[in-house]
Amino acid sequence: APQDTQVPDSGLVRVEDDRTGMSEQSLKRAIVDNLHYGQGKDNYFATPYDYYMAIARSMRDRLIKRRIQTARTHIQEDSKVVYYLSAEFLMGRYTGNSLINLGIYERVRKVLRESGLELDDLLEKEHEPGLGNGGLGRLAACYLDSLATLEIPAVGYGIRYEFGIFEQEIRNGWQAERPDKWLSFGNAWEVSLPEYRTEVKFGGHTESYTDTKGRYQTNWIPEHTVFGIPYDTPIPGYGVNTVNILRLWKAESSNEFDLDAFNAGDYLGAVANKMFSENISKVLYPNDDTVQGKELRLEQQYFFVSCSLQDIIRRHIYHYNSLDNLHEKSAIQLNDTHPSIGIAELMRLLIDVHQMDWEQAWHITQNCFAYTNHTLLPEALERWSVNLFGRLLPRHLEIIYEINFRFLSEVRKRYPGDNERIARLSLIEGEGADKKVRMANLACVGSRKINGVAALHTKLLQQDVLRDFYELAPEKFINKTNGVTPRRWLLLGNPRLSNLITEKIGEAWITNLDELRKLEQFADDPQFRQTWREIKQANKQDLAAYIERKNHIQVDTNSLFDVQVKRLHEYKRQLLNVLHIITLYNRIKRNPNEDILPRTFIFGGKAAPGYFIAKLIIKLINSVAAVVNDDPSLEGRLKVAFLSNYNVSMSQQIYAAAELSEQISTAGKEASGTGNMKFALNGALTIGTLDGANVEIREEVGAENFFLCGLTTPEVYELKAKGYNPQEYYQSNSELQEVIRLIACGHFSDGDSQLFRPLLDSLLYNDKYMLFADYQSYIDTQDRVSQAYRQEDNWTRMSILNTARMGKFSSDRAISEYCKEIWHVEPVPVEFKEYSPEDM
Ligand code: CBF
Repeated sequence: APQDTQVPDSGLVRVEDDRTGMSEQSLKRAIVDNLHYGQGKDNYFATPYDYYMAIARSMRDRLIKRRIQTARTHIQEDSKVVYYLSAEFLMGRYTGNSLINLGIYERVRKVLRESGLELDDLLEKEHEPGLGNGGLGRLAACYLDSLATLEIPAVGYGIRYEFGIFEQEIRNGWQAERPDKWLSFGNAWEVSLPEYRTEVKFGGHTESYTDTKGRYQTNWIPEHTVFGIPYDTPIPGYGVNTVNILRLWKAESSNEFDLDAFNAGDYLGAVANKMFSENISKVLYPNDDTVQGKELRLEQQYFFVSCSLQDIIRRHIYHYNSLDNLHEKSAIQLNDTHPSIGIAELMRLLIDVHQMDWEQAWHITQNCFAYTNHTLLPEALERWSVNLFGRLLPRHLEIIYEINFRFLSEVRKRYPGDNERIARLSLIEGEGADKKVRMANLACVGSRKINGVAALHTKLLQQDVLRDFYELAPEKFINKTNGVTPRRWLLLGNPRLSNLITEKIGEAWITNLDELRKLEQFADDPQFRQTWREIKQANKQDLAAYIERKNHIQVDTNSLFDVQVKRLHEYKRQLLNVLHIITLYNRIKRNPNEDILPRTFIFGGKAAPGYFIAKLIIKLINSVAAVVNDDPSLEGRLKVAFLSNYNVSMSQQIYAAAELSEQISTAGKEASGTGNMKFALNGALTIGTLDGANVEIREEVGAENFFLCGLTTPEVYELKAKGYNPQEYYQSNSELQEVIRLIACGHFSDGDSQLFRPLLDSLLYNDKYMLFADYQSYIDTQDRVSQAYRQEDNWTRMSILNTARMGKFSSDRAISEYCKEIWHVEPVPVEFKEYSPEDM
C-alpha cells in the first residue's frame, strides 16, 4: 500500500487539532468527531457509509484549511490564474485520492484497523461522481491534479449535473441504462457558496440605443433568467500545501413561483420558470464523439460558461478594480468547443456590461482564451443551427456576426477572390434556414493558441480539419500530448507495484515520472522480474475475484489478461477484437488439439444510449462470451467477460491487472487516448495501431516492446481515396469468412441469423473503419503476442521496460508545457500556517 511520504508527525504540518492535525491521534479524534457531529451516530449505530462520510469530512476539513491559505497566497502574490473550462470532469472517487495527496493513506488505514475497520472497504462506499463521458472529462481531472501538484493557481469550472453518466446494466446481453443518482446520499466533498450565485439570461430580444455619451449600446432583454449556484470541491496537490478548487454550477430558478400566472389559474405556467431552470444542470449528455444539436445542451454550455466568466470578472475586479489587465492575469482554457461560446460571452460582458470598446474587448478576449481540440471525427464538431442559437442567445448571435464580419474582412485582404476559402473559414456555414454557427471556427478565431492532444492528432488538425486556420495563423498551433496523473493511476490504483517501485528507486517518481527510467537497470534481474510477476499475478487474482463476484465467471489467472476497456465506438474497433476471439474459437473447433495460448478477454465500456450499432456490439460480445464460457472444450483456454458499468474506480483495478492493452482504433481516428498510457504505466504491453498517442508510446517504450498492427494513417487515406472495398479482403481470407459466417448463421444468437445482420452488413458492404483491411495484420500480431507471452522472462522484461519508459506521459509533463507555452503561468508555493487569533 502507498506509504506516508510527505507529512511527518511534526514539521511541515504543525497544527495538531481535530480539523487539521495529521498525527494518528488527531486523525482518530477527527473521524470520531465527524461521525458524531456530522453523521449524528456513534460506533453502535454507525454504518460503513457513516464511517466513509466521517473519513471524507475529516479529509475535507484538512483541505479547506489549506484551501483558504492557498486563496490568500494567490491574492497576496498577485498571481495569474488558469481557468479550465470543461463541460465534463470525470474525477473518480475523491477520498482515496485526498488521503494519497495528503500523504496519510497508511496512517489512516492503521488508525481504522485499530478499531477493526478496513479503510479500503469504507472507501468503496463513496459514490463515484461520474460527471463525464470518458477521455475528455478524465483528462480534465488529471490536469487538475497536476495543476495543484505543480502549485499553479487554477480553478476548474464546470456543471454540477444532478445525474452523471448513466449506470450501465447488462440485461440478457444488452446494455440497459439506469439514472446515476450520485447525490442521493449527499456529497461530503462539496461546499456550496450561494453568496456567489450568478444570474444568467436566456432568450428574448435585444434593443439598441445611444447612451448619454453618444455611444451605441445594446441591451439584451431576456425571456428567462436563471441562477447559477457554485459548489466548490477542494483539489489538493500531492506533497504540497496548494489546494485549488473545482467550481461546479448548479442551475436554480430565479423566480420559483409566478404568482400572476398562478392567480390566473395557470398552475403549470406558475412553475414553468422553475422547471426550465432546474433542467439545465439536471443531466450529463451521454454522448461521446457525436453531437445531437439539442437545445438543452446549448443551454448547459452557455449556462456554465456565463457563470464562470462572470465569476472570473467578479474576482478580477475585486482585486484590480479594472478589467484592462484581465488577459495578463487570466488564462482561460477551452476544453474542446463545448465552452467556446465563452468567446462571445466575454465580448458581451466586456462591451455591454462593462462598457469597453470593441477593439480593446477583442484584444483581451483573444489573449485570454486558448482552445484544445480533442477529436478528428466530423460528427463531433459542434455546429448550432442559427435559428436555435438566435432564439436562445440573440445577443451572442449578433456578436458572432460582428466577429465574423471583421474576421472575414481580414481574410479577404489576405486571399482576395478566394471565396471557397472564405466560406470554409466563416463562423457561419450554409445559407437560409440551414445556416449553422461553427463552434470550432469561433474557438480558433477567438483563441491565442490552438492545440491537439497528440503529435499525430495535431498534425492531422493542421493538414485536414483546421487546415485553413493553420495556413492563416500557423503560429497559433501547438501540440500538447496528453498525460495522466501517476498519483491516481499508479500510486493509488496499484499499491503493490508502486511499493515495489519506491522500494527500488525511491519515491521521487511520484512527482517526476521520468525517474521510472531507473527501473530499467532491474529489467534483467531475475529476482526483480519474479517479484514483478508476482505482483501482476496478485492483481490478476483480485480482478478474477471481482469478475467471479460480478459476472459469475471463473477465469484462469494463468491465462493472458487481454483487455479492451473504453467507450464503445465503431472507430475504436471492439468488433475487431471479437473477430479475433471467434478466429481462435474456430481454430480450436477445427483442431481441438491446437496449441492456443489461454486467454481471458476482458471488455468494459458504455455505449451512448442512442447508438444502436455500439449497443449491438455489446450484445455480440456478451453473446460470444455466453457460448465460449459455457463450452467445456474451451475450459482453461478461452474466457470472455464484459464488465458492466465501467467507471474510474473499476478501471483502477483493471489497469493494475491487465497484461495486454488493446489500442486498435483505425489510424487517424483516435485523437490521443489516455487509457493506452494507464495500461503501459501499469506494465501492460500494447497491441495497437499507429494512432493517437500510441505512436509516441511506441517511440518511448521501443518498437521491440510494442505489438504494432494495422494500416498507417497515410495508408488509410490512400485506400479511401482509391476506393476501399471490404469485399476484396473478405473474398481472399478464408479464416475471416469462417468468422463472419459463424456469426451470420446465428451460432451466437440461438440460431437467429438476423440479430447481428446490421453489424455484418456494415462490415461487408461499407466497413467505414476498415476492420477487414486490418484483420489479417491484427490476427498475425495477436499470434506474435501469444508466442511472446510464452517467453515468460522476456515478457516480464518488456513489461518492466514499458513502465520504466512512461515518464513522458505524466500529466505533470503535459501541464508544465501548457504553463510555459500556452498559459505563461508560474508556480506559487503556499505556506501552511497555524491558526492564530487574527483568523477570527
Ligand atoms: O483528449 C482526451 C481524449 O478526448 C476524447 O476522449 C474525446 O472526447 N474527444 C478523445 O476521443 C480521446 O482520443 C482523447 O484522449
